[in-house]
Amino acid sequence: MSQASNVLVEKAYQLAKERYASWGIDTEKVLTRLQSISISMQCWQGDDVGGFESSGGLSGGGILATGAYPGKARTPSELRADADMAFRLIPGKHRFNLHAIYLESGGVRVERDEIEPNHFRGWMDWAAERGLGLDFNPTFFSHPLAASGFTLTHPDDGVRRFWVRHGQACRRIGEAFGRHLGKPCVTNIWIPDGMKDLPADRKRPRERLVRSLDEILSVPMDPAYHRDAVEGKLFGIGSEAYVAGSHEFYLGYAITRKTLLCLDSGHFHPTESVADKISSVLLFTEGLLLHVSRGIRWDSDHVVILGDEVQAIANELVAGDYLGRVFIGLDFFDASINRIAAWVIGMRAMLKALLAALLTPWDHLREFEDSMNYTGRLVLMEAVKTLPMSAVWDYYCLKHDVPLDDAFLSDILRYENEVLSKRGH
Ligand code: RNT
Ligand code: ZN
Repeated sequence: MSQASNVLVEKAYQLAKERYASWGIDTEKVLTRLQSISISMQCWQGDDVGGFESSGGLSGGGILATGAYPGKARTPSELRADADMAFRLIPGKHRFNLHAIYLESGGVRVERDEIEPNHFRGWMDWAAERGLGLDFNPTFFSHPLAASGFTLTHPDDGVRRFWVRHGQACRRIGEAFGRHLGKPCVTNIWIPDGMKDLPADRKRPRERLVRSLDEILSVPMDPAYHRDAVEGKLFGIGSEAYVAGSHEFYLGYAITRKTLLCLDSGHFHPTESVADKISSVLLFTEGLLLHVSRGIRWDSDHVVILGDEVQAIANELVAGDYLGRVFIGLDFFDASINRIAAWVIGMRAMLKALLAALLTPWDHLREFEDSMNYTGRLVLMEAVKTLPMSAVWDYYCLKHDVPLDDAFLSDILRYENEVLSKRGH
């Protein structure tokens, strides 16, 4: 692919700047704003949710990575190198989202309820050196004690308590991340617990889930370093009929316990809009965590692209002035394409959606709406779509010293040749 010259990018930007100015939008301010937004990039796209606990890989939990693209990261240092490569192609300063199974225990098996901040020292040092934030997730799957499909709702109190201790251990690790890096770590709880077929008892697993979560969250933590989030779901593979941690369950939980609510865009009925939920939920919760994903027919966790749903989410965040209360993270794991490209495509798509939202004349749109001029509103909404956003995005990439959209592939292919292709299966 050919690359536009810097001069061309600058020229196009100057014209775009004037065009946006005619709508009262200061593109310089917009770019400063965009630069202040950090997105949490999920570690698990780098190795198909494998982790470094054992060679077992992802099992159970009702989630699935499909594809066999060669070159996935097999060790923490490979995953860090791959993430470094991705971050070199993404404008801005961002965050990295770890799961408990990405610990480094020097080959010694450490039980999930015994993990400590020390097992994540390598990640903390790596993040600190680069000025990245870290987020965290307990791992309630890929484990013999989760094989039944139950963790925090398990009827056996011994098993349930094991997972409670895991959750508690993870919060301590998340807090250590926050203190080490001086910015809050969001520790997000998602459990797969549910049933394949019609349950006779929907009530008691949910009662146990409340109890387990209350036990996990019983230690208060400084919000300057640590925030808790809970993530619901509609169904998973093998939990088609019932999921204990449903949306209603966690909405109630987050409101009463003052945690963040995590909305994953793959976790609702396909015609439901996560974007529409934001302004409702934020009336009642402290804040939100977003798992921006792309479901196709089901919670398939495809790579995030610049589509209607992602744009609608970004629009809500900007139009509602919610950016200060919403943590944005990505959640997908596609093993069928180059994994670094997957990260870069998803992160850049989210940033472009935010940029487009920041470049939208919301005041004018609201004015039309307030005067019930819906014709004017629709005309302007359509006009905004083809304003020269790409010129502003190209300029942003240039200023951040990252390649343009049609140029980063060659960097990735070079890395694939030099590094990934040497890894073997
Ligand atoms: C699963 C949830 C959860 C996971 C990650 C790996 O349906 O979306 O967030 O994708 O924890
Ligand atoms: Zn998710």
